[in-house]
Formats: sequence, C-alpha cells, structure tokens
Amino acid sequence: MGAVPIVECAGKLLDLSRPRVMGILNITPDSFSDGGDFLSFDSAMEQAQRMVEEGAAIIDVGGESTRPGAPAVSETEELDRVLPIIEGISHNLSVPISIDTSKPNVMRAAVAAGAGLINDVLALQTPGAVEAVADLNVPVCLMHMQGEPRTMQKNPCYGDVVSEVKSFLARRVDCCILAGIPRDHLLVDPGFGFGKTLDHNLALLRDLQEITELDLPLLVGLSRKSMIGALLDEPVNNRMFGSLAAAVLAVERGARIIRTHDVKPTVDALAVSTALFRLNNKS
Ligand code: 9MG
Repeated sequence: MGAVPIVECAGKLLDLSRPRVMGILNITPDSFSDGGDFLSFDSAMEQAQRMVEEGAAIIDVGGESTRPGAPAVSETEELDRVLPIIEGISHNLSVPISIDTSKPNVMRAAVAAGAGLINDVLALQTPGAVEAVADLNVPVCLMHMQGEPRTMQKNPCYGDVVSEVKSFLARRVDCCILAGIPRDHLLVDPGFGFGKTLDHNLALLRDLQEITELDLPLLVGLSRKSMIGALLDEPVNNRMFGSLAAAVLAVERGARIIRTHDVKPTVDALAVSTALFRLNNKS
C-alpha cells in the first residue's frame, strides 16, 4: 500500500499504520460461533467493552447471521437487534463501530445511530446499497462471496480462485468509484469461507499478497471458521489457536485488519509478528 492509511469512520479514526483487530459482536440467535451469546443489551455492551479493553480498534456489530444455511432476517428485526447496541457503544466507547449488513436502510439507520463503517459481505450489490454508502460518506469493506449464504457451500467452483476474487473486487471498486465513493473510503476482503472449499481458502491465504495489489486496506475474517475446523478436526469452540496461526500468516501477507471473536489473543499474536516485520524493514 502507498501512503499509511488512516481511515476516517464518521469522525473516529482507524489508524492502519499497523495491523488492527476488529472485534465481532453478533446480536443474533444463530451465528455459527457466538449465536445467542449477546442478545441482551447488557451482555452485548459488556462484550463490546471487554473487546475494547483487550485492544480491539473497531467493533463489528451484526444482526443477521451469514453462516451457510442461515435464515434471512427482516429489516425491522435486524434494526431492532443492532440499533440499541450501536447507540450504546457510540455513547460509551471511543472506538469506531462497523455495521455488518447488506441492507441499504440498515446502513442508513446504523450510521445515524453512530456506526462509522459499513461491512458488506455482498460488496454493495444489493439495489440501492452503492447509493446509500455514497450518500452516507463513510468507508465500506467490500467482501467477495460466490453465490449467497443459503447455498454458497453447495459446490463452489473456480478456475483460478485468487485471480477471480481479485478481479471481482477490482470491479466492485470501480463501481463504487463511479458512484462517487472516494477511493480512500474503500477496503477489500477475499471472504474466507464464503462460497469456497478448503483448497480455495488455502490458496487465497497463501497468495493473499496478490489481493494487496489492489492497493487498498485488506480485511480478513478467519476466526473459528470451518477451514480451521477442517484442518484441525476441531469444533467451533476449539479453533482459537488455529485461527491465530492463520491471522499471523494473513498479516505477514499484507492484511491490515483481522476480524475475530478472540480479541486479546489476536492482538498479542499480531504484536509479535508485527515486531519482526518492523525489524526486517529497518535496514
Ligand atoms: C460478517 N462476516 C462474517 N465473516 C466475514 C469475513 O470473513 N469478512 C467480513 N468482512 N465480514 C464477515
């Protein structure tokens, strides 16, 4: 990446001069790892505060599960889940808040409530989403997915997964810029586990540096995902160490934000790998 990016999230700064951790806060009954854990306002706020104390630079609030097969959630239900928490975090904690949604009206309401970044697993392909983000004047993370959450793991198919993901992201970047979203409001994400087999995910992790050629901050989510489970043969709650190894490998290959459930362990792992990276780049 050229200049050291500082991403402005509705007045709050996200300094990406070193790799940062995005803490996951799912206000859902059915997310694959923390589903049901933070449905009450108090438990969600406690978790947000804990993640900030542990070093999260940004909190990603989601009200609809994107795990394979998850049922769709209505706009009203999604808003009821996320808005009180976004308001609570925005009034009580100083970190930027990201809203994990693909619905333009949820994007608008979330930003009005205090969110400063849009995290869209559909890369703003929902009708009205590009226009919403252009109006809102906040940054957005564009993620790659093949298919849609309900069926995406049925038979993912690519010729060359890395170049196809890269060119999809490049097309979405062009579309955003054409709609008036400034380039310095864009982040990209290859979407580990979204319409990808284990081999596809491994190829993407190995060659992640190719995605950095888009010259935009790179966000990745690997935390407790099925690719880690498949490599370790471990259930969701036993995948933290594998997720940390993957996070370090991703940062070495240019990732700037790691989206994770396990904030403190990830912050520590990145501190060690970043120190070595700095030393290697001194001489
Ligand atoms: C919402 N969500 C679930 N997994 C994700 C990932 O890998 N990246 C991003 N940006 N969002 C995700």
